Amino acid sequence: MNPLELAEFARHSAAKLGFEACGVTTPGPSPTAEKLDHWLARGYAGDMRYMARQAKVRKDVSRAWADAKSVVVVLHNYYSSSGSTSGNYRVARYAQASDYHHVTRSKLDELGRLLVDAAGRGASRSYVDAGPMPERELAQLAGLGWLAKNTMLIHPRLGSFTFIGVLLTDLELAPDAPFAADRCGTCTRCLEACPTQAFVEPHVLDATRCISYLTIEAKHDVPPEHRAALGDNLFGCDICQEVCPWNESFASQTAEPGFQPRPGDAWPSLEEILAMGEADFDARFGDTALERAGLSGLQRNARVVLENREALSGPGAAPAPSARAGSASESAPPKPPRRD
Ligand code: B12
Ligand code: SF4
Ligand code: SF4
Repeated sequence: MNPLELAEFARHSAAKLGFEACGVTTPGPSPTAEKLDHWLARGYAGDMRYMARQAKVRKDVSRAWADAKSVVVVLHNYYSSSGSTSGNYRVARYAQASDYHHVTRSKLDELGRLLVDAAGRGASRSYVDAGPMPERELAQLAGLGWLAKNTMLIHPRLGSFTFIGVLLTDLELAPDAPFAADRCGTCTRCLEACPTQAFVEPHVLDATRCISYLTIEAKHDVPPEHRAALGDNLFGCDICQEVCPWNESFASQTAEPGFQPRPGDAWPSLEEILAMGEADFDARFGDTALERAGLSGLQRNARVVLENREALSGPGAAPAPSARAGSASESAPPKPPRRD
């Protein structure tokens, strides 16, 4: 197969495996390398030391594998309309089902095998949120969407509730054109809706203020200035995506069986989480993304959510910050075309 045929084969195979979008780019120096350096220098990575450790490769993915000639990027829709998991706390959608790393990674490995079989030679390496790949940027370079003001990769027909998978291969595939447009326009909904004001400016997130970081990655307790803003978010946060008009128009229920959320009654209460031991935690959450926070991280978060619920039920209580997110200001959101 020639590079054009191989690229077409990759797209076709990705669709058959259940990926909603697939594009191709080439490995090489990152056009935003300086921005990553700046971000690291300002301490926005917090406890995520791997971000500095991996910076060299992130700034040029050919350093991950000198023989790599092409980068195949896929998107996998994980959206589900179940906004909250149980009556009294929220878990970000990406973590409501089985661990996406396994589901997406095994399909990506299969895509690599199919490509190598079709070419009759070559090799591939797959990455899903575990490794030094600048995944969003590679997706943009592969034509799959734009880097939005909330820093997410938004696909113009899928929105942003997608996982990104990256496959390096030493095979030559015809690359796609990068996605050139920025379709955020003058909209600032996500920036205003963020309960912890984690966006320093459009496209720049101070991760140390982000609820996703505070509830998943941080090794320390939630600082006093962010405790109330955490609201009822027990693990991760979807607010800057929920308010986005592109998701309002295009987010649709995932078709992937492995991404179906657990039913509401399968989630323990906050009190049960606080009383849980390691064995129970492993049994309940061992196969989910919640494992990353560990039992102590989840209990830390549960204490903050309980604190916030108690504050809410007290006299003269103010609305929870995450509840305010839905009424983000209507500052000229772009008007995406309707799905139909
Ligand atoms: C570290 C990390 C985090 C950190 C930091 C997030 C961040 N914005 O950097 C924390 C823990 C906070 C986090 C949170 C979440 N994450 Co996360 N995370 C990552 C990880 C491992 C690296 C991201 C990274 O490189 N950050 C460094 C900063 C500097 O990158 P950046 O903000 O994207 O900026 C780059 C460009 O935007 C550009 N840039 C900078 N300024 C400007 C200005 C302009 C005008 C332009 C055009 C570009 C531009 O240059 C920068 C350097 O390349 C990736 C996986 C991976 N290997 O890439 C997943 C990943 C980004 N996360 C993902 C997800 C799903 C989430 C959450 C939604 C989870 C949740 N619900 O809680 C939230 C979303 C929060 C948010 N708004 O970003 C997905 C995103 C999928 C998508 N469609 O975009 C990824 C790709 C994992 C995956 N494989 O699917 N995450
Ligand atoms: S995930 Fe939540 S806390 Fe983090 S930037 Fe988005 S809205 Fe803010
Ligand atoms: S809410 Fe508006 S500014 Fe934010 S990512 Fe969506 S379109 Fe862009």
